[in-house]
Amino acid sequence: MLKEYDCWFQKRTITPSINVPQTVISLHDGLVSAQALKEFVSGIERLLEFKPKVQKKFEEEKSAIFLGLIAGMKLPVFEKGNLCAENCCKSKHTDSFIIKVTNSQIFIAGQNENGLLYGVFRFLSLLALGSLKEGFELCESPVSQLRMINHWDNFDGTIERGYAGNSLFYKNGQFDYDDKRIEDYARLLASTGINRVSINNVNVRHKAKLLITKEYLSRAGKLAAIFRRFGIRLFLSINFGAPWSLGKLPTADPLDSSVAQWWKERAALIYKYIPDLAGFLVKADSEGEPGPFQYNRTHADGANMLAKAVEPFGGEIVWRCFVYNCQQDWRDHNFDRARAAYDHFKPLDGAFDKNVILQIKFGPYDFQVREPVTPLFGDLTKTRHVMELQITQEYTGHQIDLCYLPWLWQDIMNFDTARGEKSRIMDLLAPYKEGQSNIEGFSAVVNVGLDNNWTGHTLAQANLYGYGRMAWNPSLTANEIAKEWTILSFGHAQPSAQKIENILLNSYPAYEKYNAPFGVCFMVTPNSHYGPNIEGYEFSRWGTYHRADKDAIGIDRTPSGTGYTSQYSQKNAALFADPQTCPENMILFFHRLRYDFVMKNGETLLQNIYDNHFEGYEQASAMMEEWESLKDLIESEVYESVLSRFQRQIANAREWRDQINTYFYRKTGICDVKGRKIFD
Ligand code: GCV
Repeated sequence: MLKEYDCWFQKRTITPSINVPQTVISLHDGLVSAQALKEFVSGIERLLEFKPKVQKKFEEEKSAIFLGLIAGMKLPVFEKGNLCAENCCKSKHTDSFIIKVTNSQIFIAGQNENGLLYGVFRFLSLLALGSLKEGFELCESPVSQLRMINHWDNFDGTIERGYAGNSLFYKNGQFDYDDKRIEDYARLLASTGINRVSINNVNVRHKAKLLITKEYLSRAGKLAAIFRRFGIRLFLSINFGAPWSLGKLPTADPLDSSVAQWWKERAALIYKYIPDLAGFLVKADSEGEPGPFQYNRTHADGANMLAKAVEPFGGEIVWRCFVYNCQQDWRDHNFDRARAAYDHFKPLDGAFDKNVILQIKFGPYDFQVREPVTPLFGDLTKTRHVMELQITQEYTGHQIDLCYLPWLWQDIMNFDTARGEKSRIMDLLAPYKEGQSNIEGFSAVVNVGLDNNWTGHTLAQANLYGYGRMAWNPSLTANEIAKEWTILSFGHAQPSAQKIENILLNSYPAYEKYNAPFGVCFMVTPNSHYGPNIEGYEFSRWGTYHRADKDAIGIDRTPSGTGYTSQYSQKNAALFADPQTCPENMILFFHRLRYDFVMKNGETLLQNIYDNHFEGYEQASAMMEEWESLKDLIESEVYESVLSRFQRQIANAREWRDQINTYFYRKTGICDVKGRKIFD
């Protein structure tokens, strides 16, 4: 029976494709290794219905499962005294693991304890997927060092942009969590390779400012202890203004010595409670949060001051680049919000301390359904940095609409920054090295809450799973992840597995088609960000305009407009600046075009807008029908809850279709050439 709560850890008895010995020999002691052993034993019980016998010592067993560290696996039972024949044992990459299956023995070894845990989880997945066979050998290293989850949880228990119930961590201004639930959560995350979690909203307001005081730190410390067993270290989001709002100093100026001293003392206090804290996550000078600009200081001044405070404890500062003017005048056509991250941070390349990591949203705006990859990637060569994604569906349907995000992320990973050879995002993922534009990993705003199924929409669990898998290995495809997740969650049974996989894969293109057209962005309801409101942001202060009139729509971001395209490499700048070569799915992000502009399919821009919106609605309806065909094959509770979300999605898609089409029909007076019904 499918239990939504168990996500991709369903209890399901399988017939193993390999011989799984009854004895486990655990060769390494340690906190995370002990958890790995526990996970292995319970995983075997869950899938094979027997409890392996655990031994700490090797005693000439002919048939056994060996768990340990790569360095500790020099046993006589191994062929030629070594774990693997190939060179993979040489991998010293942090968190890597080896799995090897012979006819009577199984070896799972990590380069470190985390690696062992990841190896155990991967082995259990492969067992459930039926992918193991005698002679199987796998060596894996994550290409990303930092694989982070961000919580936007508030202390009152609400979650900013959360769509799956209240916070797992807080309630009524206090820490309030269930240890078992946190453990289950940490398991979900670690099983996909996550190694860092920030536990509070980057907008550090109200009581959340007290998180770094004694009163709150002891509960934070206990939370950290649960995650620690799963190889996950915590980050705390801090308020840059804390020296004055909490410490009662007259200033928070980063170059003021009393401010620097205040943070040093505060860091010392925090590290007493959480000795392995990964560091602070900071949103500064952004959407009302305090920051160094208030004191005429740079972001490097701000970040470095904090970096020095956590440096003695091995801490790092993750500093967000989501810095832009949110008090813009819509009348001003010269100012372009899309330029902001590059304009602020490119000149500071090389000015940050070595324990500062910039966190850069994947696009220049804000997690839109379709926007280009920001030009900072590929162009920072002296500063550590990671990419920020959004798993929570702020602009992608609030976990009411199904929107399988690895579809988008795959495009991002394939984006070619066109600066030097091998310059796709997935090629740039590597540890920091001065002079190279390596990206160290990913951070993502999570989609979970207290709802029993964690993510509101049960199928949105695929996004949580997919993020971890892609952060681990950005060259995995959306198809591969969908297949894996579907089988782990719903089993192999056909036709359901194939249909669910298809539904996932069709969901992003459908959502994109009924949303704002061709990367124009922000035609969404202000504040809530669900459903259409075509001019909702048109005359606001947020800098997100499309300026549609009766003849044309979009912002000219070429050199004859705001010049944003020039922030890219020469090759990309030329590609994007010409409407004939600009990728069509974001042509309205880069260009202002007349409605009669002819697209590659020979139809006008306007006709393509109409077509997409009719098709997007049709595709959403087809997804629901596909789901309905599974009625007798899926647990009724899950079937019904997903169905009710599809019904709401259809209503939303219809609203998008009709409002967008009507809007453009009213502006232009031009009918759909296919004569379909557009309201007036
Ligand atoms: C946490 C967008 C969201 C805000 C969010 C902000 C951010 O603007 O709408 O809710 O604030 O991004 O990333 O800091």
